[in-house]
Amino acid sequence: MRLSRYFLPVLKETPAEAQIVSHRYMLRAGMIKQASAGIYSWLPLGFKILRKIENIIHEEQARAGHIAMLMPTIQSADLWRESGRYDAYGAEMLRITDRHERDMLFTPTAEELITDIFRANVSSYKDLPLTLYQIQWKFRDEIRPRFGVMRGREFYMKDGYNFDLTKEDALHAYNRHLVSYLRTYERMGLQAIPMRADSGPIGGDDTHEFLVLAETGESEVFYDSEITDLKFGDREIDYSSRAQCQAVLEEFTSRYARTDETHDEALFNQIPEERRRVARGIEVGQIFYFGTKYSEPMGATVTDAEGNKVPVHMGSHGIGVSRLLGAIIEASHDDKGIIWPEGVTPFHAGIVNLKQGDAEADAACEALYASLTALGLEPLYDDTTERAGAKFATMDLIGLPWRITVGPRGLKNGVVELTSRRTGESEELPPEAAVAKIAAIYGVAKA
Ligand code: P5A
Repeated sequence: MRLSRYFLPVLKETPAEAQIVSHRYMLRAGMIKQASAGIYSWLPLGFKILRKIENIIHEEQARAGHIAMLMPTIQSADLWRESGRYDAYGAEMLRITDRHERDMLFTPTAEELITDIFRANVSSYKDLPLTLYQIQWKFRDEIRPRFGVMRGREFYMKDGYNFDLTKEDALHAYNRHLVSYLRTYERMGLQAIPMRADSGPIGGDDTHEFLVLAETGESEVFYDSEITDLKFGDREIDYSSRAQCQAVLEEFTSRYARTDETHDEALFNQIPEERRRVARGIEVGQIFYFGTKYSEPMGATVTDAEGNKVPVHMGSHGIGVSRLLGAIIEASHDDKGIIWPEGVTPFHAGIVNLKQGDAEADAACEALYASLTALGLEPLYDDTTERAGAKFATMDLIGLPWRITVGPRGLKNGVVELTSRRTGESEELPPEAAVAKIAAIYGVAKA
C-alpha cells in the first residue's frame, strides 16, 4: 500500500475523551471513529488488524476441529423466552419491535439460537461431538461504555458452542478450548492467564476467564506470580487426546489465579507471600461448561446407544475480538505510539522515502516495495512529500514492527536503514539484505 493512496486519517492532537492509552492511540492512528456512545466505525487500518486477529482465531479453531458458521445479529425474542433468559437478561439487551409488533432483539450472545439450530438438525449421539462457532457482532447496552473498543456497546465476538453426549465429553471440549485459546493469544503476542471466574448470565459452575495483565484493566485479579512464567510455546497438541488437553488445563490452572468475583483470601494467603500478586487485568475471553441449562428447557436431545432420549451437555466459549485490539495496545506501546506484535501487524514493514522525487531514492523504494510484495508481504510505503520527522512520527504512531528508511546519502554507499520499532535499534545494510532479514522474521521464503 502506498500511503498517498491510503485512507489513514491520523490525528495530531490527543483526543480529550480518551482516558487510556489504547483508546488514544486507536483514535490518533486513524483506526476507529466513534459513531455513537460505545459504537465505532472501523477505519481501514483498524479493520485490517481486526481481520488479522479474526484470521488467527479461525486458524486455531480449525486446528482444534471446530466448525465455522454465521448466525444473524437480529433474533426473535421467542427463543429467549424458551430458555427463560428474555426477562432475566435485563437492560443490557437491546430490544426491538418490528412492524408486525413482534419482539426482536440484537444478539448479546447466541446460546439460544445455536441450540435451536442443533435441535432441528441433530437427533443421534452418532453425530456428536459437535462444536460450532461464529465471529459476529454483538450488542450489549452497557451502562458505562468506555475506553473505546474495550467496553463497547457494539463489539465483535468469537462465540463457540459445544454439544456432547456426556459431561466428560463436554469437559473435554472445555479443555480443548482452553488449549486453543492459549495458542490463539500467544500468536497475538499476548499472555492471557486463565483465571477462575464467575459465570454471570451465561450460567454454569465451570468457567475460566482469560486475562491480560494491564494497569488499565477493569478487573481486579489475584494470582501466584509463578503463573506468568508459563508459556504454551510451539508445542504440538493432539486435540483429540483427552489426556493431553487435560494436562495443559492442569498446568495452566493449578496455581492460584482468580478475579475479584471468586477471590478467596484464605486460599490466596496460603501462597508464599513473595509470590502473591494483586493486579489488574483485561478480560479477553471466557469459557463455560453449563451442562443442560439450555438443552433441557429447549428440548435439544439425542438418542443414546441404548435408545434413550437425553439432553445434550453444552458449553460456550467467547473471545472479545474487537477488545483484543485495545488489549494488545495496552500490552505493547511506548510514548510514541503502538508497537504491533508481528503476528497481528497491519503491514509487515514501513518504507520511508526521505527524499520523495529524487530519482534514485524513488527507484530504490519501488524496488524494495516490489521485492517485499513478491514475497507475499505487505509493505506500507510512505511516498508522500511530508518532512522526514513527520513520516517517522506517523510510522511510530501506527506501530509497524519494522521500518526501512531510504535516503540519497545511504544509497551513495549502497545501504538503507532497517529499524526495529520495539528496540529502536537501527542497522545499515544493502536493500536486498534488508528484504532477506524481513523475510526471515516473517518466515517467508525469499524467491
Ligand atoms: C461465551 C460465548 C459469552 O458471552 N456466550 C457465547 C459466552 N461470554 S462473555 O464472557 O460474556 O463474552 C465473551 C467475551 O466478549 C468480550 N466482551 C466485550 N468486549 C467489548 N465490549 C463489551 N461490552 C464486551 N462484553 C464482553 C470479552 O472479552 C468477553 O470475555
